[in-house]
Amino acid sequence: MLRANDGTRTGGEILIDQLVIHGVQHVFCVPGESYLAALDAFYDRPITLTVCRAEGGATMMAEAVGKATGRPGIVFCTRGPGATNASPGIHIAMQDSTPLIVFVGQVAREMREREAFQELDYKAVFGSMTKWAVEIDDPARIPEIVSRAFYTACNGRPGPVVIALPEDMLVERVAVPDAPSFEPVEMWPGLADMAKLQKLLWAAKSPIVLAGGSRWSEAACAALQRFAERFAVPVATTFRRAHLFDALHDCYAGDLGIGANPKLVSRIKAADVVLLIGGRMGELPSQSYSLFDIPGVRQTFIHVHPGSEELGRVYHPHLAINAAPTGFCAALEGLQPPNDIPWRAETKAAHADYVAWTEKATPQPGPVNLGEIVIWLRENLPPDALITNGAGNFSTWLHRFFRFRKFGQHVAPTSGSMGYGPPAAVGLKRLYPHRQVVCLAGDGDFLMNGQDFMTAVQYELPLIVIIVDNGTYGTIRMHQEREYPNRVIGTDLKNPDFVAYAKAFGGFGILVEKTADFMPAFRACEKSGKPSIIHLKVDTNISTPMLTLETIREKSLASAKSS
Ligand SMILES: Cc1ncc(C[n+]2csc(CCOP(=O)(O)OP(=O)(O)O)c2C)c(N)n1
Ligand SMILES: [Mg+2]
Repeated sequence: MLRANDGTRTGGEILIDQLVIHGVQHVFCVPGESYLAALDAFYDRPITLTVCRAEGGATMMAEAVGKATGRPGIVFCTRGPGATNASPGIHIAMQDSTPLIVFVGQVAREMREREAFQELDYKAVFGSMTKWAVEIDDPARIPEIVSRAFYTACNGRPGPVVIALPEDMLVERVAVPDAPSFEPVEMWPGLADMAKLQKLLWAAKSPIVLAGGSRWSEAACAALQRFAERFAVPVATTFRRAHLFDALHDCYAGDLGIGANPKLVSRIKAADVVLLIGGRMGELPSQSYSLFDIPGVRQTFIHVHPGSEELGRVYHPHLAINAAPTGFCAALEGLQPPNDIPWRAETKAAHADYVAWTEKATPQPGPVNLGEIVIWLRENLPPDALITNGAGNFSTWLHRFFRFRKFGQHVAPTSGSMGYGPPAAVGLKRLYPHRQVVCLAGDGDFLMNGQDFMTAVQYELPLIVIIVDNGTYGTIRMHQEREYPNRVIGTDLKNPDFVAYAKAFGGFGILVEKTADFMPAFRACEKSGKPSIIHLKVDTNISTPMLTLETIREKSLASAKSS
């Protein structure tokens, strides 16, 4: 489309100009005729577009970019079928508190409410899983609405915004000034908050810090680390947020997620002061809401969260601080530790417990030990490598044995959505082409978005996907054996030859059937310079680092007999 010289722009041009102004560098999309005028505007604008194979994966790529940068990830999808396909990525952004803006096509304004082709009522459909769902009726209001979307996605507790774009609105020409560029708004704690916090910490006998949620940065993590050192306080991280604290730091107490170290759980229960920074302490980190009493927490509970609606939502805080981890951690520099720190030895013991828990792989049935493989990765990946995964028991080895040491190193859904790892890896490799990106996937997990392996091939992104093939939706099989022993139904999987799959897509593939073969296979992937898949065949009987399916089944049968 030719540019007009009368000062007017189409809605599509105005829209993409706003993205440039707000600093967007990457956009993910599956094209649709519904937003053709917006797509066209990318043609001559400085934004890198990644065309994907399905909207679920495209939205997860954008969400991963949102997680990595703290600024909204951007995805474009077509009307009804595209937008509904995007929904798992939107749900992840909601539960994981990630800034994300989803642009979706919409039918022409004059056709609305007739159930025109692929029409969807976005406000109704996405109302409960976004921070804001809106439709732009007037192209003159694009700068205002897009600017608000950036603030809304990032302000307070971050989350997703859906913006619907009626197709005729995108081709209408208007003259309108651009919005000023957006910057996320910092949320600082008040001086009085910090003074109260200092008092509570000075009165503590055995405090613990829990770090979680979003709105962190490298600087915030470094500030938290300095605070932990000065106060000699133990710091644990919540489910899938282990990258917030250096695992080998003397103050690191461990990962509070699925299959958490029982010693860590007891330590938190025994603490007299709990400082939760950024997290919601949802179902998984709270060990199914068993860790703290609801609503009145027995311990002195200090909750720092950027969303005021989260404070007092589940747990009654003794001190609530409405601040972002970035602002709060900077303010921690101003606190003075007590002269005599009575809990110093406890912190040492907490870290020793963590190191012991993660040091050595547990014995496993069959010739592949996933624990040993994860330990090899932790010792051999470059320090700035990024690791992604979706949901499934395969990930429990990563949570337990990988020692995340750098902010942003682990990118995985706290919402437990399968299919996240491959697209997240693609998104991150687009963002950071020079960092190594490794995806750990289950056999079920991988094929939920495995088609985006092709996107990695298309853009020549040499990421490495490790598919843990146990021939089952193993997590569900585990629950099945526990609740309905010996009645396996709906969980077995027949899998493709993933090596042939990788090759058919134009990537590199290699089969691994025993632990010792993993290392040379990984090196072969690196050497290939191509997107790669390691097809890692494991025994179906393995279930978690601690239990096999057999032991779960036997335990269940024995307890049924005795009751
Ligand atoms: C999108 C989605 N669908 C279904 C589930 C339920 N679910 C959780 S784990 C799991 C099985 C995962 O299987 P796989 O990827 O093979 O990993 P494994 O548990 O076998 O290691 C299922 C079906 C989910 N979490 N997300
Ligand atoms: Mg499996």
